[in-house]
This record gives sequence, structure tokens and C-alpha cells, in this order.
Amino acid sequence: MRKLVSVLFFMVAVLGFGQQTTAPDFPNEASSQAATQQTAVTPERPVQATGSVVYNDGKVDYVGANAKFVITAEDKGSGVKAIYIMVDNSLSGKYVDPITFATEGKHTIGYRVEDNVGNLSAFKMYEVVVDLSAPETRIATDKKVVAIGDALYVGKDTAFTIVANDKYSGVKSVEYAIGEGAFGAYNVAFVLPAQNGLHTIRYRAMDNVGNVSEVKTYTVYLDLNAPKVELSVDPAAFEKDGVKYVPAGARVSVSATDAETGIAEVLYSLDGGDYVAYNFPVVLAPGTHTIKVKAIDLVGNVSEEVSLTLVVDAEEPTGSLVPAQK
Ligand SMILES: [Ca+2]
Ligand SMILES: [Ca+2]
Ligand SMILES: [Ca+2]
Repeated sequence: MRKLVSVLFFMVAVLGFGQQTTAPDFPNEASSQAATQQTAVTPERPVQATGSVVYNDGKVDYVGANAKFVITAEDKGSGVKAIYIMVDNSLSGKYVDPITFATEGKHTIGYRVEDNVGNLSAFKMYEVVVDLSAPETRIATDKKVVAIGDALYVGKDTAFTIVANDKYSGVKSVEYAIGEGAFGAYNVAFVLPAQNGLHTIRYRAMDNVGNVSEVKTYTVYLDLNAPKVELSVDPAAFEKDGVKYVPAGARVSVSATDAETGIAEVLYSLDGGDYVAYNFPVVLAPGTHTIKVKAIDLVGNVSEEVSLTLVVDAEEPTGSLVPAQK
């Protein structure tokens, strides 16, 4: 505020104008003096941005590349002699050609009008934000993404969010496409088609003055396949009447494989107990036992449960010699 006041004072001092009795004015910028002097046909505002989309967020105008600013003025009576301008707070003399800005960000155009008999209008200030950069974009997911080598893997039901941020005018729209499909509007998080394998998402965003980001691609492998698990026992079971027998000290092992991401966890449950981590082969006590196993891959796919029931036969067989009867 102090700056503006000093600027105004400076303008008056430099231009050396005195009383404003029948000052020229800007259309629709009614001052107490101008109110009775307005002409009927007036442009909407004295500073007009041209050559670019103009977006107003309710506070300030935003423009894109190639914007030019035209100042219009009119005067009852002697007519407009000159418009004096002050661009980005530095005195720029008389307005001749439309004003342009080379750099992004906030700019100001201050102006006042002189008529042919020396009346000066009030000093007015126009603020504009030049936005030359497209939104920044990225993809986010609601579940973990596993990187193996150069490849990224996700599990089923992974939702993708496109995050877009814009420095100045704000994000107007975001678009995306999956695979070879056409771009469509992005509004909410989405999931990939339920097909195991590689998928490519393309996406871009546009700001409120028409800057469009480069199309980015995000390629990810959708792993929908659960691991495979197998149970084995060493030494191998002896099967009789559908029952599997093993000796005391037999070891039950689990092997798990996953074709895509690999195994995160192998779990087993003994005789209906809770699932616990499997690390080493399990040695069963004598009697009948059921062991269940399952495995989980790195993106959370859970295998089928595999179960094995074994009878650990720790009884030594008995034998007796009976003399043969004739
Ligand atoms: Ca006048
Ligand atoms: Ca922008
Ligand atoms: Ca898998």
C-alpha cells in the first residue's frame, strides 16, 4: 500500500498535473467526476487482454502465451491526448502499442489518461498473472507398487489416481487413456482392465489458460495370478487304504513359486491352528496330523490352500516266531 501511494505521488509529481476538473476517464470506471460525463457506448473494461485465453478466478485475470494488453480511453470535450502507463511499477511513458510480458507470474499495468486541455484521470491499476507453464502431473496408486528391475507390478483392484498441480491459473481438466484407447476425461480413480500383463496409461492435464502438459506414460504389470504351493514329505509317504503313513522324524516341506512378482510370504497351519510363517521343514509328532499351507505374492495375491494329512507311525512292528503245525 505504501508503495502504491508513493507511486501515485510520483506519477503526479513527474507528470506535473494539477486539478482534475473535467478529467478523461475509462469506460465504466466511474469516478464521481466522470459519472455525469460518461458516453453511452463503452467497452467492458479499459485494459483488455487479447491473443490468449483469459481466465478470471474471481480475483484476477490469468493469461497464457502471446497475450497483449490494449488500453482504451475516451474523453468528453477536448478528447484524449495521451495515456500514461506504468508497467510492473516502473514508468513507461505514453501508451502506444499493446503491452506484452515475457515472463510468467504477476504483472501490473498502471495507467492514467490526459485530455487535450491538461485534465488527468485518476490513476488505475490492472493486475494480471501470466501463466506459461502446463500443469505438473503424476500417477499415484492406493496399493503398493513393486519395482523389479525396470518393471513395475501391481495387484488386482489397484486404483490409479492422476495428480495434477498448476502453478498459476489452476488445473482445468485431466485426461487419460489406457492402452491404445482414446483420451477421455479423468474425474475419479480408476482400475485397469482385469487382464494379467502389461498395461500402459497415458495422461495429460490442461490449465485454465490452455497450457497442456506433455503426455506422460505409466506402464505397469498387472499381476492377477496367485502363487502355486506344493507340499512334500521326506521320506515319501507310504499309502495304504487311502491313508498316508510316514515314520517319526519325517520332514514336511513347502515350496511356493510365483510367475510374476515372486513370493512375499509362506504360511502354514497345523491341525487347525492359526497360520504362522513357514521358514523350515516341519517335523510332526507321532499320530495323525493335517498341515495346510498357502503363499502370498509380492502384490498380495493369495494362493489356494493346500492340505496334507499324514499319520506318523512311530510304532515298531512286532513279530513272533510260531512253530508250524503239521
Ligand atoms: Ca475532458
Ligand atoms: Ca499453468
Ligand atoms: Ca503373481
